[in-house]
Amino acid sequence: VVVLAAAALAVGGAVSVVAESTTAEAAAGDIVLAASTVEDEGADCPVSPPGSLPTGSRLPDPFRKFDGTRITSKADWRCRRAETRELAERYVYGDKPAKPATVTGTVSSSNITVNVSQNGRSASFSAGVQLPSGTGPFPAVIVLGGFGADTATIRSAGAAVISYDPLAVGREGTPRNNKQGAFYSIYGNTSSTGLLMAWAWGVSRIIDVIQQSGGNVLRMDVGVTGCSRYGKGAFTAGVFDQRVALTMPIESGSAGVPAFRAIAGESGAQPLSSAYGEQPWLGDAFSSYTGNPNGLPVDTHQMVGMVAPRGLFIMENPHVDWLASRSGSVAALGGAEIYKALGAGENISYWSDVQDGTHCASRTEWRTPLQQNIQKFLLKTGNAAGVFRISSRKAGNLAEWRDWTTPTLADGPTTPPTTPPTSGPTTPPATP
Ligand code: MCU
Repeated sequence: VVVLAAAALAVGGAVSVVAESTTAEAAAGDIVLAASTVEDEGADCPVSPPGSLPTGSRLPDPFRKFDGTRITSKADWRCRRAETRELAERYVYGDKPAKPATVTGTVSSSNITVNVSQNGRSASFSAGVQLPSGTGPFPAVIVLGGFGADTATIRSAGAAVISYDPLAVGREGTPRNNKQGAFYSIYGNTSSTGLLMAWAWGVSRIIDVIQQSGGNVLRMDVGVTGCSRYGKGAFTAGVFDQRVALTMPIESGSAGVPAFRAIAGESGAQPLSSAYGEQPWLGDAFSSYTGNPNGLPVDTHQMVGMVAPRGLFIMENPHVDWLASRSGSVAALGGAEIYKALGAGENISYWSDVQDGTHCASRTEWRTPLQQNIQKFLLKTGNAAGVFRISSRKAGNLAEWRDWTTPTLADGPTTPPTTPPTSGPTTPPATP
């Protein structure tokens, strides 16, 4: 799937929708929209950051590798993404451990159960299921938290709603040295991983259970959404699991989509120190950067790029200064350059042009694009183009935030590594 998806992506041009099962028959010009079948396609990439990495007041160049050279082909993105992931974990969210040794569970028309165990520790949590009308198996949207997402539109569009309470996996209101919830039952309550990544880990374990379930009730066409702190969580979930076909953060604010560097200068935006201190959402390592985002070797435009070429629909509210939507537009515009370089510019949308100033309000403006995104990325029956509708109240200017250009990436194979792989022991010849 990886190779075929990369090959089809490389073709670029007009977008049409190709379901995973028909990948082999994809016609020239198609972009394969199917998400991966694995959580992390770059798990085998080398990712040792050098002692010093480029930093500064502009958004880091997302295309520049640890070795200082820039990627030149679309296929190079796989391992550059892995480098980006390493930075995002190390400096921002904390580590996301790989799938635990044992993940079991059930999927029914009303409930999903998840049981996880590793190294003699175990934990369980569950999520509610509400099916749409019609005959399954259905695609599904995992909704973090109980507010702000338009679950009626999700279901009327034909997707199931999975109601996931992230607090069961990473509780709020605890000190950083005594974190609680299913994630910390497995990895320890002094884990330096923040709640957003714990919540994302929980989303991945729900997807494991769906994937293992045989697909009678729910298919492996999964989206994720949530508003406010759960928008931060939904974004993190989509960034760190390539099986998520459609990521839809709503009004996520600081520690969500908005670029850290831009937040510092956005009037009224929730300061990084506040987002770090209010709850242990971010990883403990972020404490060194709340007053110095320019020292981060990564920013959230690169998290946006980690979602590429998968569907991403960012919804923001420009009426509440605290929500940092100018910085959100900076991250979205910067991340969209990665989508464009990969030939998937039509797969990202950003919409902050809304009337109602209430945080996490039900909004008529988002109904049609929400339905179109579900049709395109989950049902695979649509091909609506991505849209950027940035409110003039809070419109960021990417040109002020970057000193890099967007490369034209070749369709061919990856460029060879600049250093030869270290030689290991030779394999003895096979005995006949
Ligand atoms: C936007 O998300 C947060 C915000 O970061 C917090 O400062 C505030 O307390 O809560 C927001 C939220 O989750 O509202 C439901």
